Amino acid sequence: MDADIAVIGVGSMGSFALCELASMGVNVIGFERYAPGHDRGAGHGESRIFRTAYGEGTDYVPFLQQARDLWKHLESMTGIDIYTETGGMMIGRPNDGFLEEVLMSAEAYNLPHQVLDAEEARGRFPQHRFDNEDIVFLDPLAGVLRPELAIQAASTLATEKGARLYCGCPITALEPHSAGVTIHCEGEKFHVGHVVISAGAWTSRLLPQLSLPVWVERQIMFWYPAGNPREFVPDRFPISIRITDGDAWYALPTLDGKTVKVALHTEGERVDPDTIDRAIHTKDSELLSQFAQKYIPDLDSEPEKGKVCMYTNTPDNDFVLGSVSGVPHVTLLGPMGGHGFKFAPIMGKLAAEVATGISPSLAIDLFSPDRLIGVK
Ligand code: PYC
Repeated sequence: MDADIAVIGVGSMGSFALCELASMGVNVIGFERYAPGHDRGAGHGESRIFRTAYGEGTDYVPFLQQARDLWKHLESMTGIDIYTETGGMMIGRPNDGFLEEVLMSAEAYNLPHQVLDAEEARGRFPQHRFDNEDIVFLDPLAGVLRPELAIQAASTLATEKGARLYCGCPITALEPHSAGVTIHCEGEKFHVGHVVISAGAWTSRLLPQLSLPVWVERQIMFWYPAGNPREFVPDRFPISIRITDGDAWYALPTLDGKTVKVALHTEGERVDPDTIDRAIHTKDSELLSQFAQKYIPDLDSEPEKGKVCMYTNTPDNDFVLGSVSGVPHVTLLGPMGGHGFKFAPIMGKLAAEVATGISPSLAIDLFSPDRLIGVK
């Protein structure tokens, strides 16, 4: 046996699973097709949002509460600045389903928050424009995560704790059998007792027999120069999400002292992760630039740069975490759709618990892979 457990994909989720398994003293190998912190999946973009009152579902709040503690723990273990609490603004109409769920989750879990009307919001956040009908939900525990640094920090910690990490190793096939799993990596074979699959956009290819009903979308993040960048520093410009008819427009404070990251969270073009177009085209930013001009008018009318990333979506938008009936020795960790990064440390911890046969410290039924089997 080459290892007790292998983690396939050492990205957002996999780096934390690897770290947790190594911390538990498990003999574990991580396989990564590129290198930790790469920009070809879903764990890059310089900054990502953390928030606690959760429009995607109140059930996610306990995971977020634990994730927050774990982000802080990672910072204290590594001394690296990974999480900055900036506060967060959820902007939209009071009868929007997402905002209703945000409020419900705050009430259900007694989360600190404030709700402003448009006039109050104009006074406090002059960088934004608000429609008269808007409300603004303020989440003081929200903030900015630095994804590349986080993934690199978790992978480094994992190797310091004894994990082996093989980079540049795309896995071509997995064969689960009664004694464990055989991993095929470009002509080489590895035999392990169990695999945690955290391969994001490549996950369904590793278990073709399941026909997982997941798909990969091309998504783009943009950075706009600000006229007065001092107004957009983390202390003055909380992360924000503006909800319009099912779409979410988000903005994060400047980290380079010059540009503000803005993007649209909506249905993207369906793509193949190996042939996705990673170039940025003028049409990619047209809609977003109009939005930015309207709602954050100090930003330039054209972005300075853009980056392509991938969402791997499930039909119900919920995460995937757990074992799969009929597939021995496999724990699926993802896909996580377009809202998973903030959960990475808790999802990695839970996957490590499942893979080692420990009862998960939070109930994960919501994420059961079995719910997807047979769904078209
Ligand atoms: O989950 O906060 C989030 C998010 C924003 C954009 C994509 N995901």
